[in-house]
Amino acid sequence: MSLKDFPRYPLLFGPSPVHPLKRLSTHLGGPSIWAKREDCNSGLAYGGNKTRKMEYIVPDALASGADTLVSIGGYQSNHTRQVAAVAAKLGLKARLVQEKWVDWPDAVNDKVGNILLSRIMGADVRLDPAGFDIGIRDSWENAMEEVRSAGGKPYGIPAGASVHPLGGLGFANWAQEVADQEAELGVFFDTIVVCTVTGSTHAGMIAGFAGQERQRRIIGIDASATLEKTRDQVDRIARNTAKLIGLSRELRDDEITVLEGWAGDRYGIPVQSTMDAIRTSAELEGMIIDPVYEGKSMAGLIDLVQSGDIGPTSTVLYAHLGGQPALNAYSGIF
Ligand code: 5PA
Repeated sequence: MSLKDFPRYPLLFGPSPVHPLKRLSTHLGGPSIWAKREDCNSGLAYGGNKTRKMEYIVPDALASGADTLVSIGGYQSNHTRQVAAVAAKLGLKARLVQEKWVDWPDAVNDKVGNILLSRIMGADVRLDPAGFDIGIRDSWENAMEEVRSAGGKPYGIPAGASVHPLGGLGFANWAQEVADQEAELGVFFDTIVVCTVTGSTHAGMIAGFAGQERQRRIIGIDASATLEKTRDQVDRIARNTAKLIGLSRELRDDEITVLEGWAGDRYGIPVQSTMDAIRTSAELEGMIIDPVYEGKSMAGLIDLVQSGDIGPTSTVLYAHLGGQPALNAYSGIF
């Protein structure tokens, strides 16, 4: 099997845009930094990395005959918002478990941003007091059971669409898309920087790039603050995805790099470096990033450049995975 053998249901506009971040590159004074924009990859409720993953999951959901997509995330989950959008697009129902992943004292945290969009799209949104965890949850399994006992046919999509057998394929394909865009643009990105939490974005990239001739560094920046769980999940999904797409060798341990240092102590809580990164990309590039995910990976990129870990002759691709709607639930910090 290769990636081409898996059915793909089109949800994106096409290849996501790639462009240079010239003022940020000049400001940091080292490598040339570019961005690839999953935050504007689709017309479905602002898109994002999950929309790309769902292209490979939807055919399986449709084949199952399901009438309800069931998924899970925090109150401000970008993932559940994208599941709601895909359900609307397909004419299916969405049942969303929204857990209290972040103890954030904003009065409208469960009312604005992502959760608002999911409600507007007609999803059945249910709040749950459970805290952050990237694994399989009872609440999600219970939600599927409830759909079944009400006579429906659920299709389960785990947190971030990650621990789903096909969850890594979307970003394995992203790796191919990058290679095609490099050929068009006449550049080579020797370093990729990506935010990682539930793991299948980063893992899919690792598997996809591993099959290409020229090797590169794919640096995952942890935003979960539960590093070992995320690293373990990235490892498992990368190896599983590599097998699925017929990679002819085992992945090496040194191909799986998840760095800590920018998540702060807790998932979903921005720290000083997150805030600085958000302001820097906004003020220099008009590029908006969020306080939960991309603000943390951008903080990592900035530090790695400033410490010389990413050298001055590098060409870096920052994967912007979306997530801006959550900013509305964090207005207090600005
Ligand atoms: C998310 C995830 P992975 O979960 O695939 O590692 O991706 C991390 C990530 N950037 C990076 C943005 C904007 C994201 O939304 N979001 C989750 C969600 O529920 O929204 C799965 C956690």
